[in-house]
This record gives sequence, structure tokens and C-alpha cells, in this order.
Amino acid sequence: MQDLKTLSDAIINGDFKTARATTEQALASGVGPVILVQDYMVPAMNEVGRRFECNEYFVPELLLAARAMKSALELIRPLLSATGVQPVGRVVLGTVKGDLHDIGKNLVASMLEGGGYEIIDLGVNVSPEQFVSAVQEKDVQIVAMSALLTTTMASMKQTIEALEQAGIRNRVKILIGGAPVTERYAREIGADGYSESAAAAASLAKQVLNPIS
Ligand code: B12
Repeated sequence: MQDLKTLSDAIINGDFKTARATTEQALASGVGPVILVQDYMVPAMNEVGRRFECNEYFVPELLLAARAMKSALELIRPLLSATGVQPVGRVVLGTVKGDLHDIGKNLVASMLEGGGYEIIDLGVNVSPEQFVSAVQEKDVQIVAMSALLTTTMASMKQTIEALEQAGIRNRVKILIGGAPVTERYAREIGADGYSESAAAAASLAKQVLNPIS
């Protein structure tokens, strides 16, 4: 089997063909999808972020890396999602207003689907009003928000305030995540849960819905 460093390198170098081919081979030879994501793909994106931070990479390189990550994830997502299971809860999910990063959000969606949750994905750049309407219109138990920019984290707080103003805050549990988000910030803005990884999202959802079990 190929060295899986090839997968990390392909993402870092924005080579989507190699990223996809290596993922295909790794899955065919029995490597678990979660291992591929956690041990190779997410660290590769972190390295891309590091290079961007020290001006070795610029937005075009970020876009190429994101395309490589997404093309590999296309193969992995269906494997993370359960099929034919009765939903254990409904989650409305989105990347908050002003923020276009969706790779982490999409992974969270897959992991929650894998945990048996039905996902209503509002996409990116989702305003507090859109979250409020979704909760008013659908029977959802969880609102999950993702933010990757320090400047857009504030929109999580604004969304919680908008839910409070609409009188529906207590109808749902609120989960937040994304690279700059912390447990402390979650507590500060009154969210019900935070996790630093998508892998923990399903158990976190279960925990906030059934705190004693
Ligand atoms: C790829 C990328 C982009 C791509 C996004 C493509 C896409 N479709 O998503 C593009 C090129 C569009 C982009 C644009 C920008 N980006 Co950018 N980007 C990144 C990069 C390199 C990787 C992000 C990523 O996909 N990571 C991989 C995923 C899997 O990780 P994740 O998103 O963190 O998600 C995980 C967890 O956080 C968690 N999680 C995420 N959401 C949720 C939600 C819940 C409920 C839970 C429980 C868990 C959870 O689970 C996930 C899996 O474990 C990061 C660097 C980094 N290390 O984060 C910079 C980064 C986020 N970007 C940054 C910047 C500055 C920008 C731009 C402003 C650049 C510019 N000058 O234009 C723009 C902003 C555009 C906008 N309005 O959103 C900065 C942010 C700095 C800051 N402090 O705010 C970073 C940190 C880079 C850096 N080191 O400087 N970017």
C-alpha cells in the first residue's frame, strides 16, 4: 500500500487528482475513513494554514488545497454516513454569517449523519435570522454552528441572542465549533456544547440531548 503521507502532501500541494487516487487506494486496502480524515487530511489542512500564516501560501494555494481536500472527502463522506437508520434527532447546521469555510462543517454533517441524525444543512454565510427561521419552521432539536474566522465568531453569539429574542432558545440545544472556537467561548456565549473535532460531534449531540445517560 502507498505511504499515506502522499495523501497529506497532495492536499498541501493542492494536487486533487493524487489526493483522490490515494484516498481511493487507501480505502480499497482497508484503511478506515476516520483515520484518513483525522491523521492525514486535517493535519494537512493545518499545515496549509500554517504556511498561509507565514506568507508562504496565499489565497490561491488555500483554494487548491481546499479543492484537493474536498475531492478526497467526496469518497469518504458516504462511508461516514449511516444508511436507512431512523433519525435519532434533527440538526440544523451552518457556517455563520460572513464565513465561507465549509470543509469542517461538511465533516461535522457526515459524522452526525453517521450517528443517525438528520441534517438540515443551511450552507455557508448563514445569518442569525436564517437559523431562527429554520428552528421555527422545522422540528429540530439541535442548532450547530461553525466559524473559522475570529471575526465571524461573534455571529454565533448573535444567533443565540436572535433565538432568545424569538422565544425559541429553550427549544433547542446549541453546538458550536471551528478552529478559533474554544470551550470557554462556548460557555461565555451560552452554547450547550463545543467540540474541537467532527469525530466527537455525534457523541456531543447525544450528550446534550440526554445529559444523564
Ligand atoms: C481552506 C481555507 C480557506 C478556503 C476555504 C474553502 C472552503 N470551501 O472551506 C478559502 C480559500 C475560501 C479561505 C478563505 C479565507 N480564509 Co481561510 N483557511 C483555510 C484553512 C487553510 C483550512 C480550513 C479547513 O478547511 N480546515 C480543515 C477542517 C476539517 O477543519 P475545521 O474547519 O477547523 O473543522 C474541524 C473542527 O474545527 C471541527 N468543527 C468545525 N466546525 C464545527 C462545528 C461544530 C458544531 C462542531 C461540534 C465542530 C466543528 O470539526 C472539524 C473536523 O474535525 C484555514 C487554516 C486552519 N488551520 O484552519 C484558513 C483560515 C481559517 N483562513 C483564514 C483567513 C484569514 C481567510 C481569508 C480572510 C483570507 C483572505 N484574505 O481572503 C478568507 C475568508 C473568506 C471568508 N469570508 O470566509 C485564517 C483565519 C484567521 C483568523 N484568525 O480569523 C486561517 C486560520 C488561516 C491562517 N492561519 O491565517 N480559507
